[in-house]
Amino acid sequence: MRFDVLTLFPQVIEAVLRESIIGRAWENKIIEVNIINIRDFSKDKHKKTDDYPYGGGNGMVMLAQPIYDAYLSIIGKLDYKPKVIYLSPQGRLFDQEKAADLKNDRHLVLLCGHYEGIDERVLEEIVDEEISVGDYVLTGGELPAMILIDCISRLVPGVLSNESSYSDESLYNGLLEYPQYTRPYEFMGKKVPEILVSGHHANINRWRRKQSLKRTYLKRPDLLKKLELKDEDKKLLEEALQEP
Ligand code: 4FV
Repeated sequence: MRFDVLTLFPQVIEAVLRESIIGRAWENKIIEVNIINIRDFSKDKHKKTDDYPYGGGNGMVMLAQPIYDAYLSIIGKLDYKPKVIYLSPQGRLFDQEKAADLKNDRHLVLLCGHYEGIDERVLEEIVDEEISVGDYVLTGGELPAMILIDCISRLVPGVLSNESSYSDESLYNGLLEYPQYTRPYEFMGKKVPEILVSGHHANINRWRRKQSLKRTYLKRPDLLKKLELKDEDKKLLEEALQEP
């Protein structure tokens, strides 16, 4: 999986993605991340990459030329057009389903805006999709770009220790995850649920499914509405809601 990031703040991307699981996957070439500094493509003698908005208004707008030339520096070496994603509050809301879909693109160019945004004409020229990470306004598209890289990379075989690390977790199956416990067996007088030390895996899986259904019902009923619950799950949920 290849990610090319067009940004004015390459050090921000580098600093975060070089760490932990994603950092290891990058190091081991399971994923490829190319960070392209838009400012390197500014033809302005002062390397300017933004200017005042036509029509007035506060804030600055990113220039089209440096972005377009940065983009050409990528596709000029390719015999295909990678999907270009512009991170913006106007985009389709990102979620696990979209991550699974984008993983299949194998090569994504992520365009990070800043200030009031980017000159519309270069967006019309190069952008295939706009994606938002949430209905709030950030100072830049770098954090959203890293959210996409982190979430999509986790779905790439070899990035997580084993496939099951993501296939039975929150939202992967549309439900919230069951509660997790680890040593010590007793913490502040609270013991680990007996079932989890029973060694009876069928019962443990049933208990976990029940907890996932109950939590989703209580915390994110909107997610439950999206799911066609099997009768067995409906029974499990009823059981869970009767328990103290
Ligand atoms: C954003 C979001 C976001 C808007 C102006 C960057 C900022 C500045 N991107 N999801 N929410 N972007 O707030 O993706 O250009």
